[in-house]
Amino acid sequence: MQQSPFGETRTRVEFNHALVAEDGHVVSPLVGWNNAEGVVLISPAMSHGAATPRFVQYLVNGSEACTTTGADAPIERLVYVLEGDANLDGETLPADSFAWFSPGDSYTLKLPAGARALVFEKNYEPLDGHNTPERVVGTLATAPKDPFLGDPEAMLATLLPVEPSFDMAVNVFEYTPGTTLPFVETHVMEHGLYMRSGQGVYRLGDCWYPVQQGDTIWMASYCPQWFVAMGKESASYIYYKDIHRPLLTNPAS
Ligand code: UGY
Ligand code: MN
Repeated sequence: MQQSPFGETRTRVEFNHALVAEDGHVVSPLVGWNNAEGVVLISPAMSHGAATPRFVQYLVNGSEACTTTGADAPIERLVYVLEGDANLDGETLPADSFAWFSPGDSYTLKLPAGARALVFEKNYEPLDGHNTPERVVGTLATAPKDPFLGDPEAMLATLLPVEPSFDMAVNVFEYTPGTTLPFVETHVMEHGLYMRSGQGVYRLGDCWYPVQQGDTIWMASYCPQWFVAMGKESASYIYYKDIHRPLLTNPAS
């Protein structure tokens, strides 16, 4: 990767949002994985005062012996294959497929050399009257997709069932160039976002950031947010949000 000769980067870590550009990635071993190296993009350690992420987002770079047999309860985990083929209990998980694992689920997931995955984890919060969901395996291509607030230039795919038993959502947004989030959103849910393709400008709080493929964004609860896709190709990002939980026992719902 081209490095800045003057120590410049687009990376910013603010009290209620962060932009982590690829040029700042530092690879480290990953807890919960064997023989794995990756980059922890968002974690509670990111807190700079008031707001603290309530989830973890990281990249895993595959290698010959890279495996995981699951995360300890109460951690739920969604693994999205960005590149190459992963293997889950003997079945291929190709690029742009994913698996969501309920807390304590055990399995063998291999991520060979050349494959890369994005992972979201949080502590699952049970909900009275609802069973903890079973494992979900799927693909972006077959996920439900709808125009966002009626705009067919902003298509939103929902990877997980939208049901109260799930306390997280992971969605994939795709915008044609020139398309925007229709208004500046300000909401209780927090987001972890990874740019899959394209470029644009993200408004986070009172700052406007140029963003491109490979960038990560953390948006704390109530961080005002807006996006415009720019350039010649569609811009797409995958993002996490916390949903469906009581407001007074959990700060997000
Ligand atoms: O689901 C969302 O809140 C989404 N519209 N936010 C975003 O893309 N920043
Ligand atoms: Mn939002």
